[in-house]
Amino acid sequence: MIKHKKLQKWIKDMVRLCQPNCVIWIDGSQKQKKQLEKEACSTGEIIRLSHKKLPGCFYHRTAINDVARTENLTFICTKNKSEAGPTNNWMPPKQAYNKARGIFKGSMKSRKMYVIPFSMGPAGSPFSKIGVELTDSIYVVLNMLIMTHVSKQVLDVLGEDGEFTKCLHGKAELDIKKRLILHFPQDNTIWSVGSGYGGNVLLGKKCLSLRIASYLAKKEGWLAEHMLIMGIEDANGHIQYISGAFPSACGKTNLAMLVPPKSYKKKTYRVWTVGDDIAWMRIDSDGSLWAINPEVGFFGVAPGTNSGSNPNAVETIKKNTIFTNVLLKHDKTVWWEGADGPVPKKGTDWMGRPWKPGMLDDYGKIIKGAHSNSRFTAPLSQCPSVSFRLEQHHGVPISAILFGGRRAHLAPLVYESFNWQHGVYIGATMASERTSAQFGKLGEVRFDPMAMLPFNGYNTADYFRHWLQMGKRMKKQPRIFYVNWFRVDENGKFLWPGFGENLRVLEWILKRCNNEVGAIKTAIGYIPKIEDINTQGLNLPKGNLKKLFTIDKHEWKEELERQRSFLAIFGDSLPEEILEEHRDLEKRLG
Ligand code: GTP
Ligand code: SPV
Ligand code: MN
Repeated sequence: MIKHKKLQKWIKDMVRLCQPNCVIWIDGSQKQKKQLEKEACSTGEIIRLSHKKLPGCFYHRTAINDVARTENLTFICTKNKSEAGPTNNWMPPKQAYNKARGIFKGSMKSRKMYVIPFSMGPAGSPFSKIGVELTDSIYVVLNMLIMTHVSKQVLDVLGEDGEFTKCLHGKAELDIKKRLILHFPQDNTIWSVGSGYGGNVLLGKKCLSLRIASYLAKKEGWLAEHMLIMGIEDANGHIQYISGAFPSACGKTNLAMLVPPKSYKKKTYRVWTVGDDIAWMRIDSDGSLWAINPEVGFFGVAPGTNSGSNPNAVETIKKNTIFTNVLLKHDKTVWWEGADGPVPKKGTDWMGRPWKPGMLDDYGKIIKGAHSNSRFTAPLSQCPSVSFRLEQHHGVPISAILFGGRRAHLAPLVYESFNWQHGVYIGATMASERTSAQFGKLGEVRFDPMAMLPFNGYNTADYFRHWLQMGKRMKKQPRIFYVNWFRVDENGKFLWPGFGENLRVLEWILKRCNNEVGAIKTAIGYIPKIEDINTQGLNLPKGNLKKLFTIDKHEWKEELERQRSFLAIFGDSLPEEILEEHRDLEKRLG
C-alpha cells in the first residue's frame, strides 16, 4: 500500500517499540472521523455535546496535571548544546532517545496506534511541509483533523522518497514524571510522551510548525513565527496584511478575528482572518515578505470569549468544535468564565467535579468552572471573517509586523521602530507577563523574544542574526511596530478598551506604512500624535490617551538594565547590532 520505504520502516520500528495491538491509517474521510468519534465516546475519552445546540461538537478533559504546555519538560536535542542555545532545555540526542524509549516501550500494548499523514500548508504547495504523526489518542487524531490538512493527497505528495517530519506521540501513563517533549531538528523528528494536552501533543502545531520549522527556516532562508496574520480592507476595498507576534494568551486570536467598531463598519472597513497562531514567511520574487498560515484550524483560549470580545469566534465554535477543559453543563452545552449568557447554576467543572458558582477552595479562592487555559478546536473555514486567500500557495504580502505583550506599565499603546534593525531589537527584547498558557508563576514579567522563547528550535542568538539578515535580503521591508493593549491606570484598570477598538491603532499603523501620517520621534521610537488616533465614538475617559503614551524615562532605564542581564545570557554569540541598538537607546534616554 505505501510506496515510501523510509516511512514504512519507521512505522515498523515504532510499532516494535510501542507494541500497539493494531495500526490504523487516518485518511481524512468523514466516514472514518465518525467512527472514531463513536469509539471515543464509548470509552469516555470524549463526550458528545447537544446535537441541537452544538451539532458535531465534543467535550474533553485532560488530566488535572496536564492542562498547559510544560516548557521545563520540552527539549531541543541537537548534537551540541550551543546549537540549542541558552534559552532552550537541551539533551544530547542519544540520551533523549534512550530516556523516552524507556517510557514508550510497550506503552501501547492494549491500545491502537493511529497513523496521521498531514500537511502544514496546502498539500502540494512549495511552501508546505509534511509530517506523519503516530499517536495512541483519538482525541489527538480528531484535533489534528481540524488543525491540519489530512487527506490521501498527502501521501501522494510524499511519493516514494519525499521528506517528512517523524512525529511520535504516546500518552503512556500521563505521568508528569514520565513526560518528555523532545525535538531532534537534525533528524527531523519529534517524540512526545506522557501528555495529552494541546501544544504538547498536536505535533503539527508548536513542535513542527515552530520548533522544527524555525530550524529549517534558518537553513532554507525563511521565517517560522508565532504570529497571527490578518488582512484589513479599507473603505476603498484595498486590503493590506499584517502579522503579529504576541506571547501565548496575549491576544493573537482576538486580533486576528477582530470585528470593526460601529463607526468603522459604516466606513465599510473589513477584517480578513488568515491565521491566529503561526506564520511562515518568505521573501518572494518581488522582494517583499509573504506569509502563509500552515494551519487550518484554531486552538483558541475559551475563557473571555463572548459576543462582545470576539463575535467571530463565537460564530466559529457553534458546530464541529472540540472543547477542552471547559465547564460541562447538564444540557450538554459548555460554559467558561466570561462566556455569553448567565452564569450556570451548576455543572461539572474541568476536573470532572460537581460545580456551582461561588464555590471556594481550601485557600478561600473561587473555584473556576473552566480552566483558565481551556480551549476550543475549530475549523478556520467556519470563521465568518476567514480570508479568501487561505489556500493561495504564496500566501499574502505583509505590510507591517507587530510585536507586543502584556505590560501593565512601561510600554505605550503603540510605537514604531526607526528601521528594520531597531525593529529586530524591539522584538528581541520584548517581555510580557506570564499567562496560564504555560506552567509557572502568573504575572511575572519574562523576556520572550518575538514571542518565540518557548518555540525556537535553535540558538536564539542565531535567530536574531537570521532576522537581521532577512531584512537585508528584502527589497521592501515591512515596518515594525510594538503594541500593548494591556497598560493599566493607578487603580489597575485597563486604559485601553482593546478587542475591536484595536482597529483604531491598526489604522494608524497602516497609515504609517502608506506614508499618510506623521509621528512624534521619542527615545524609544515613533509614537502617534494623540489627534491621529481616531477616538470617534469611543468614550475614552479623559486623560487615558495621554497616559497610554507616557514614556517614563526612569522606568525605561530600569528596563534597559533588565534587558542587559537578559541579553548577557547569549554571551559573545549575540549579534553586535542588538547591542548597538541597546546602547543607542541608552544614549537617547540620556
Ligand atoms: P495562544 O493561543 O495561547 O497563542 O493565545 P493568543 O495570543 O491567541 O491569545 P487570545 O487572543 O486567545 O487572548 C488571550 C486572552 O487575552 C483572552 O483572555 C482575551 O480576553 C485577552 N485579550 C485579547 N485581546 C485583548 C485586548 O485587546 N485587550 C484586553 N484587555 N484583553 C485582551
Ligand atoms: C500557545 O500556548 O501559544 C498556544 C496553545 O497556542 S498550545 O497549542 O498549547 O501551544
Ligand atoms: Mn500560541
